[in-house]
Amino acid sequence: TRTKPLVIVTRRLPEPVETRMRELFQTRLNIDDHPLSQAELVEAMRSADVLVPTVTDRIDASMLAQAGERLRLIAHFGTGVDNIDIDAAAARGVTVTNTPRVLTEDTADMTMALILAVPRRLVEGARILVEGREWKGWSPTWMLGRRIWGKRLGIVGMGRIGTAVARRARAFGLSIHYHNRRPVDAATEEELEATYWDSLDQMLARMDFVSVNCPHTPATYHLLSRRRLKLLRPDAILVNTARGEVVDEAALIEILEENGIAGAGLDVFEHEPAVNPRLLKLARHGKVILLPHMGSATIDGRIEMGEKVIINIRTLMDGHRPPDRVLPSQVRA
Ligand code: 8YV
Repeated sequence: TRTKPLVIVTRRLPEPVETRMRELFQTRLNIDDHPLSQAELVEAMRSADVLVPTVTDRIDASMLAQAGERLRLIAHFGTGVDNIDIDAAAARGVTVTNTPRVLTEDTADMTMALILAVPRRLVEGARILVEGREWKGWSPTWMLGRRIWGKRLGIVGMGRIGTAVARRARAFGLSIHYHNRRPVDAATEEELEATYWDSLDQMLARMDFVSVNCPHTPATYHLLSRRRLKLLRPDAILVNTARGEVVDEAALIEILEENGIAGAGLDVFEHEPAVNPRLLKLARHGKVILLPHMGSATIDGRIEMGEKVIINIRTLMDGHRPPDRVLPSQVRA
């Protein structure tokens, strides 16, 4: 009988996933769920056949250079792989997989929630009651927000998540605009009545809402640069459920403070888990809504992510090509 591969998982996963992994593999779990240090990660890569990291693990070329001969697969528990040096892994013959599709709809829901919550002052209103602040009763001029229906939404990155956001947004009466490396297929464009903008600059200057839904790659780092953020209209609202690094956060903060735009809904940050105190101050004034990277955080989604990780591991161990292999070219493009 073949010996079971040693699979090292860097964080605790939902119970059914851990149970299944223990049945199938020699599984080593991070019992107290602390984010692993760089040294602990290197140690894990020295002994494991398979490493299952998450977004909190940064795996660079120098760390991969210290990996053991046994390491064959990095089965990432997550879709975005910007925390892993895919080139360096490939150069060592280490396959990298991710967990696409199973978190598309959940992340789109959270994106839509922010598109609704920021202009309608949802968190601000809820806090007035829960904090016991004074509510004199209903008034025709109190807590007025901005209308959502009939406005324009510009989606930056029309992949699976961007498309799922577009479908929801249409049901809320928003018109769909998008910027992408290339237009989506004609049927999708027609279904969504979406307008393709080859020029991101031109799109940004005309939108009421902008949603960031592209991956973080070398090509998208600070794609929403200071110059581009300044193109936004003063009544525009920016939502980011993708990666903090896609937006120049320091510039965004300045622009929000100067009332250069109307507000923002952010689920991701440039230096997670640190959140800039100036953003917290803007949040206290109701201008922005900040969430602690919860976009895909549903029980159902996490279990499906785990199932994908397991399928990727089993397929590779059976000598086949795992379904969710990430190729270096996909990340560089
Ligand atoms: C996860 C995410 O929370 O998959 C992603 O890219 O950002 C989130 O869904 C995280 O990646 C888990 O590792």
